Amino acid sequence: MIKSQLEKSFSNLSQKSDTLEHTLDEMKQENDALHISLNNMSDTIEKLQIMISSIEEGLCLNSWLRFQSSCYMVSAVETDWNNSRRTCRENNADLVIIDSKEEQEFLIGVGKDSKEVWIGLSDSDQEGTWKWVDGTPFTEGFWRSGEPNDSNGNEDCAVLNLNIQAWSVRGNPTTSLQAWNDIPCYRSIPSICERKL
Ligand SMILES: [Ca+2]
Ligand SMILES: [Ca+2]
Ligand SMILES: [Ca+2]
Repeated sequence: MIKSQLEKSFSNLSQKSDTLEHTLDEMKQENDALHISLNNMSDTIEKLQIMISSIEEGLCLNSWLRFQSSCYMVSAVETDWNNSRRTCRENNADLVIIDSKEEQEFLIGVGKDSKEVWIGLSDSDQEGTWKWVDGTPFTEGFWRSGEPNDSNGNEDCAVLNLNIQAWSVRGNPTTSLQAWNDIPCYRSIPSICERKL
């Protein structure tokens, strides 16, 4: 009697053991599958990160310079203020908006060969009220001493003097934070475009 009970119990246990082994196999398979999809996800994330960084770098390629979160292009093409602005806009940018000392100092360093370049600032709408091209409030200006002077009542567009030394030599002692002037908008000079990232 006891023997038959024991045999029955043993058989039950064997069945349970088989079931458990089967479950364990299934879990192992699931675990393997999860590992594979985790690896795939890691690969995908890595590829995406490479893509993002190449896109970010790409935005400042082709002679565009990176500073903080903008790309800049110093255009050697000499044309009037409106045409310069149009060219910047065709490149998904606009004439540069200089809204910090750091940006001003960066720009002074980028194009020492050009004497003066257009920036995105004008008082064409209302004489004496300077406006950035994107509507950013105009707060601090880095004008040369005595500027803006609206000479002959006809100077409504702002330029940045890149060659500080040349100006100082000409008897206009100046610094990188005193480098803007207003000149007539029709003059043909190079320009700097800025594209925000
Ligand atoms: Ca800017
Ligand atoms: Ca003016
Ligand atoms: Ca002037």
